[in-house]
Amino acid sequence: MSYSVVISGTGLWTPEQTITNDELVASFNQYVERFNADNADAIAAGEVTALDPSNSAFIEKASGIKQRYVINKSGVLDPERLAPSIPERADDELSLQAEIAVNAAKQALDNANLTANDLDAVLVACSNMQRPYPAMAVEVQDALGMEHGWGYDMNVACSSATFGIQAGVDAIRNGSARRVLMVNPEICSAHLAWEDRDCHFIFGDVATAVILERKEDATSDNQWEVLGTRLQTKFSSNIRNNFGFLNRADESGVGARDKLFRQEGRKVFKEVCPMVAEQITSHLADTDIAVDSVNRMWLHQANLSMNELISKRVLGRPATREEAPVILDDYANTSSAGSIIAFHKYNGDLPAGSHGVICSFGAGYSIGSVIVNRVK
Ligand code: CO8
Repeated sequence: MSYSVVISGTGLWTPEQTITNDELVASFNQYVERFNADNADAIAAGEVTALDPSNSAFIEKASGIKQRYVINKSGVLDPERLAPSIPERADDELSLQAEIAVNAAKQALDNANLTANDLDAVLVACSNMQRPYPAMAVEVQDALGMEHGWGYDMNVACSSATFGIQAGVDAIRNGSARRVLMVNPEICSAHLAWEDRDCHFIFGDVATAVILERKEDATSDNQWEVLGTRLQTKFSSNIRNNFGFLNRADESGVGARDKLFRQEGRKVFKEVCPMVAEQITSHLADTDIAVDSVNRMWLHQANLSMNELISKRVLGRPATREEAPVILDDYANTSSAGSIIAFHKYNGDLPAGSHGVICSFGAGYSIGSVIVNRVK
């Protein structure tokens, strides 16, 4: 017996603090001035390369990003630090990442008319885990007060949420869980190189959550049936972060630039857009959904031009903001959470019978698409 599965609730936790492009650029440029002054002799001797300033107009034009939410603004904007200041917590305190996951999860449970003990499973799916073990998902399960069930962590970078949805859907379809919480606590600010102008503007922090359950069990007044999921990976080092447990085994690399996010943004743009458009198009065709019956695409939120290009290729014409909502102007790239923020904020207005595609793409490369139909 295979069960039909619905998304019956979503949740969004947004940090209180924001950083506008102007604020970001002002602190970055202070850092650049200091660096160049401190290294003036070495720069003059050709031993050190002078740093170039950043620019708000460039950031908005190249990416569409206007601001980002962060857990700690003061540390990021301190030109002497350029990293969030987040005190460590004791082992008997709730971890920060579990805390933000729980915040989003509670909202998703409320929206699905459920309580934590209705869940069988928790998947924490995101780009970076606060620690290797115990799994974040097991801590979230405990913090929510679940008295049974299981959880595990999974990481497919920006595509973690769609891969997590497929894992949850598969578990429900084959009967190993009846209800699954899939949650994306993204603390991107802590693994971003804020001192690198090529990427310092890209990311923000957030947490999103999705409840998946059998269609026959769902009582929410907002239900989207999952008609199909499709995943694709293709190895590339164009987006990479080498931070890991082996770093201490070679002292020469400790703290080096490759231990934080880095990318060849232009190559990513060129290589990933056609793959994503092709995947959405073929996934819709194989699910017997005509392109002109797709009411909305909740795309990964990395870059506005990328989304415009992808949606244009899929639809054969430019998409309207209603058809392909944009949240990256406000949130920046929040890795796996981006498409789920878009879905959370922009699905309630569509009537029953509407079709949509949730689609993520990013490091790996990894691409995930989820075709949904509003049933209630
Ligand atoms: N201010 C002024 N000038 C700048 C700045 C800046 N801040 N940054 C770069 N420039 C300069 C460059 O040096 C370059 O100068 P020149 O022409 O003299 O060499 C010029 O501007 C153009 O630079 P780019 O070619 O890099 O500019 P692009 O138009 O390509 O825009 C983008 C850069 C916005 C990064 C764009 O390429 C992009 O968005 N690409 C897609 C990237 C993408 O989607 N990546 C997915 C990453 S997310 C993921 O999967 C990983 C998840 C892990 C989470 C990690 C959290 C930290």
